[in-house]
Amino acid sequence: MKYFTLTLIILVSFSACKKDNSSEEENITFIFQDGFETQNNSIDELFPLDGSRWTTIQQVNPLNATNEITIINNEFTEGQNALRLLAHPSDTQISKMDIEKNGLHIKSGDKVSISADFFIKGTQSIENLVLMDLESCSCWDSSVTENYGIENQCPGIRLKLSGTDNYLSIERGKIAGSTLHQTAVSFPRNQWVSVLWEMTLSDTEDGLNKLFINGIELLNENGMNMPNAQIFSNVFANQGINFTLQEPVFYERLQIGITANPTAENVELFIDNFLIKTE
Ligand SMILES: [Ca+2]
Repeated sequence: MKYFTLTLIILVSFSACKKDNSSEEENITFIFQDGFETQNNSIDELFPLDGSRWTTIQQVNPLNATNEITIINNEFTEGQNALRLLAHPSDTQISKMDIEKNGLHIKSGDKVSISADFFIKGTQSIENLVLMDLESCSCWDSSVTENYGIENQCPGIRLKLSGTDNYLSIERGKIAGSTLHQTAVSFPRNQWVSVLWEMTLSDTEDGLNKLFINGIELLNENGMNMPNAQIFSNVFANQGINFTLQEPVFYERLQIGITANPTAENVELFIDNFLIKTE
């Protein structure tokens, strides 16, 4: 009888344990947030070796100028610090000044929310300025290198300012999709602006794409937002290239800041209160 009771207890404990695990798996959420807070206004504090904050700085200077990245304490929306970036115009080099978070694993079916506060200085045109990239480098067919530099081997989607009125839009050129536009709100300048980008990821038209500025929904559209194996195969076949998308595809890298400055003038912006969450 004792033996039976013990066995029963073990069985009950085991099944209870199993149940807990499975319910956890169903509700796995990933959250990374950063308010750019530092002890000494030191940019190095954003890149600790344990990987708990940002991974790397992407700084590509034009030939005759040096882009800038600093921590500031005179403008912020939370805490006492924000990130300040300045990128000079591109010349033969595409000018970039942004930061990267690597090691993500955001896949088809995930609901992902990415939010941050941006303060873009000045009143000059910022047409085609790119603020965020969500990318997959691991899906690239490594046998295809001709005419595709390392920078072009990471397909993904981007948040870009479109048109002369600086409308925030979702750019899908790198996954052979059209840009998802809104023309309701021009990006406000010389003030803090809260941006929320929400998606349900899919490599078919089932994907969902939403964009909010200062809490107002500006875009809510179905559409592909991940690389699609058949589309990639077809696009490359048109150039006589065999391309096999490496599946399962997942986004592993997010870049935020001035991920490309194609404008004619300096771009200076501040960022605070970043958050990425998947569920
Ligand atoms: Ca902050």
